[in-house]
Amino acid sequence: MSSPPLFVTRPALPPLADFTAVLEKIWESRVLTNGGPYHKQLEADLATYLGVPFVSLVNNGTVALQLALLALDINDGEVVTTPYSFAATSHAIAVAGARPVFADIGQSHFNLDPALAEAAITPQTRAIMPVHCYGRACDVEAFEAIGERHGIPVIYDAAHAFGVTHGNGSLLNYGRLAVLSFHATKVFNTFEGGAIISQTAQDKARVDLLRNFGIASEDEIPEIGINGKMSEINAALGVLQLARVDGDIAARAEVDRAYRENLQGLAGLIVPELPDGRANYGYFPVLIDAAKFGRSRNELYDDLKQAGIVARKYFYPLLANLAVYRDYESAAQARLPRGNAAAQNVLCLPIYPGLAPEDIARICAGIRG
Ligand code: T4K
Repeated sequence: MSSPPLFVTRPALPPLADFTAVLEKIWESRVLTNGGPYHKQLEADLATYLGVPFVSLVNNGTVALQLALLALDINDGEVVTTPYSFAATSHAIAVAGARPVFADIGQSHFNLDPALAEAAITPQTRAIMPVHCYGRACDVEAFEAIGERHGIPVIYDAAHAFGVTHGNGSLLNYGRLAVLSFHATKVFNTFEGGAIISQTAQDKARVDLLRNFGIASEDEIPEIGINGKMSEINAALGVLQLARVDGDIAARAEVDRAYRENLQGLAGLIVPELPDGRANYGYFPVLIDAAKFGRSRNELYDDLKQAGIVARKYFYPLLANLAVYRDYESAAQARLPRGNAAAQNVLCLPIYPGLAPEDIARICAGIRG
């Protein structure tokens, strides 16, 4: 009998009985949304857990990005960003009404290069949106200095960076705003969901106003807002998930450790070192050097798929190469050699709590060929 397929991720969930118990409470109260008790609790619990001043829950990470831009009145001009990300990053900028301007990633990591980002700033630039790709910290000190020098905000797409620390505290405390995703595939999931981290009560108040159609009171709707609210069902699930997330991250760390041990010294397969600070092990990217490895990234992907192992080419295609962006001056392939190389050569291996040692061995055997 063939082994069951292994996917890049498998969502962590609390015991169903725990969830039905909170569902009973929701059924009883009939408070389903619009800032109910679970919503309030999760915002408070997350602020404490993450070590951040203000959390605004949102119904998904993409809407959170749009809301962050809306909250800072960024609806025209340009936003400098990375081409090496999920489509949500540049699409959110475009949907907001601004133009994404791509700058390449750095030499030794997967994140926007600060010097190249600064070189892309023009009088039209309204913000910089770097991504902490795979939960690995951007050069936040450099971006802070650039933002200050040019008087523009830095908004981090921190979709991958739940629980990650940098220096003495949360990585999420860098930037004017930072955006999280709680999608099913993330380290901390609420089925769908996301959040915006604000550093000031003023920013949080504006985000919260715009998240709720711009409604200030029954009599006043002073702003044009959207519906970005998280429902009580998602928030209640989040409360249960938060109690378990340290265990989930520890289990992911075990998988990460096992991969590193097993894949050590394999010619042509580079495992990027873990960054300093607390990691969340949300992704396990490997870089394939086809000449040394003997197979290209795409060949490896296909071989693994044949063996029932569904890895993912995060992030391919490079956003700058999408038909909707490829005619932009900043999208020219010659300007983005590292992003293009990463999109061609990186493969993200399955990683999730409960990925059994025998499954890891099976995946590594498939990689060794
Ligand atoms: N910014 C960045 C940098 C992001 O990476 C993302 C999302 C966002 C912003 C936007 O946040 P959200 O609006 O999504 O909150 C997935 C996710 O849909 C997406 O959230 C995530 N990034 C992206 C990196 O990955 P796909 O197209 O790979 O998803 P899918 O459906 O192929 O799922 C991958 C595997 O996970 C499946 O093979 C099986 C497993 N899976 C998936 C789902 C949805 C499950 O076992 N159960 C599930 O419910 O995009």
